[in-house]
Amino acid sequence: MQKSPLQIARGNYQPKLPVALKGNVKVQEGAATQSVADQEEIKALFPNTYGLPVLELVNGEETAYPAVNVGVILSGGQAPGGHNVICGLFDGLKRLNKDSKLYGFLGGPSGLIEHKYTELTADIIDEYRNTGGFDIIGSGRTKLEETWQFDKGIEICKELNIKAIVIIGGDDSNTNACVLAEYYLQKQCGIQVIGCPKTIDGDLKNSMIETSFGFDTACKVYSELIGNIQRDANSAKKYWHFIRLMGRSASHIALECALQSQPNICLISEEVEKKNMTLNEIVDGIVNVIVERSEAGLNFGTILIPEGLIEFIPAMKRLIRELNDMLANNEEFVALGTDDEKRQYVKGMLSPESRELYRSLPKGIARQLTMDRDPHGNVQVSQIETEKLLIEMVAKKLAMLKGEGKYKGKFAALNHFFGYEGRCATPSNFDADYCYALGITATYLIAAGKTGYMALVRNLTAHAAEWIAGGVPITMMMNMEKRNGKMKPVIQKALVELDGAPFKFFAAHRDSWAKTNQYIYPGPIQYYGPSEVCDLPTHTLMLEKGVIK
Ligand code: FBP
Repeated sequence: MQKSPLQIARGNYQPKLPVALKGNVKVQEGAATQSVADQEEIKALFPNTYGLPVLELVNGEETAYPAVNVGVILSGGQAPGGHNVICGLFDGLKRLNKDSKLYGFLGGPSGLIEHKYTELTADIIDEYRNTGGFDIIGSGRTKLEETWQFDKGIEICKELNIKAIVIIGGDDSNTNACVLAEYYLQKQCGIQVIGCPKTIDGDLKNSMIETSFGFDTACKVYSELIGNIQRDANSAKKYWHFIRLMGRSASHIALECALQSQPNICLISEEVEKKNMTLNEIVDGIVNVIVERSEAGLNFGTILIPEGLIEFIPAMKRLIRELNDMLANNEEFVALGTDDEKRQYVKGMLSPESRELYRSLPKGIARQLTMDRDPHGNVQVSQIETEKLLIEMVAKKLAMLKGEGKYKGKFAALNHFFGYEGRCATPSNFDADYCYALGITATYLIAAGKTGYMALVRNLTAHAAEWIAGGVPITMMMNMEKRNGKMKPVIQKALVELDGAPFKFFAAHRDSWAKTNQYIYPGPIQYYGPSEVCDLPTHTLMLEKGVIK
């Protein structure tokens, strides 16, 4: 396979490791835990994995470990660094015992159920060190939640003598990892399950998990692109750029990119919800900035839009909730032929307020709202073109103001959607190091016989040598939420906190970013050079940890 000079150089990059993971390692148990909410329900659902202690990996004595076979699964959307988790797992297993084996289940969780796997050998692993993507074994969104699926897992693990499964995924996949761990303990089949925190969305974080991997690299890629667009806008001075950013429900990506690039406007879905804003109010807010800038001769700018925005407009949220409940496993709806039939069906089933809203939406957006749910029952927000909806509404409002003589500027808009551009980027040094450490950590949790844990590495704003590795019981992060119309135990999603340092910093500066051009041009990710350029974590993390104020 042909490679670029950077690919070759990255293949030789040796990820930095925390001191505790460098030599002999032992597991130290901390205090017992409880779930973040709904303790009684979660405890009843997870009698074997509830209340376990937090774990820390510290330097230990030299220990002889038996060989162990482990299976690994990549679950959900790609995130930079996934390959390094697998490389860390492989190296960690070989460090424990050279006869240990790592199997990769192919195409996501379905690989476990359908018994599709490959043994990951040193030759394969070496091809993927420090690379982006999940192509080493592929990923998928099959939901592991039924006992027949778990039993199929037991069959293949017995056949391959696999003692532990590592699931690299987001909040839903790690929830499933915990359900699987609990089931295997109940069945006493001797298969451990360990999770790893993956998602570019940055919404899998809490008091123990400081960030999910992939967020750092993805945000740096999008911020570079936003910076480039800002420089173009500032040169040509003729376009407003409406830029939608991936991130599912949470606005962490949009906020982080705003902190890195200082655009004229950045919408934050969580704020829209808190302020109970309507779509028209959001449009008015954008229009005000456009009018004000036009009065200063600035008929251009940048607007960042989180992809989940639409779900956070309270009236829209109600509509989406009704649609989710109505469309979950609805074969009658699926059997309908045309878009119009589907539209009529939906209108007939909605509450009067939601029906009115649904009717008022442009047809394209209404159709996007009823498209296939993902396997977790969520509307696929990445396919809803909110940026186009906003351009259409803003243009209408500006034309009206022009007619009234209240706006004299020129409005030309371009739309962008950044998501796939960053999900498989070559991991930044931060993600390369973090992920490799997560992989090594997972091996020691396995060696210590742990199950129902998520591998964790924290203290991430310090130098990698000072990072702290360990494990957190997955039940600790859970609460009860409505999914597909039913209450389910799930890992609590972390949304942007409006009283958190990253949002407060943004809120304190956004007015001046709106009026004048204070664009920052972050440039591409740097892999080689001074540490303050190459190893910097996200602004979100640095603000949260008080490293910057
Ligand atoms: P997960 O990490 O939660 O799986 O999702 C990441 C993500 O990139 C979201 O930001 C986005 O909404 C979604 O995946 C798109 O997924 P797909 O490409 O499968 O439609």
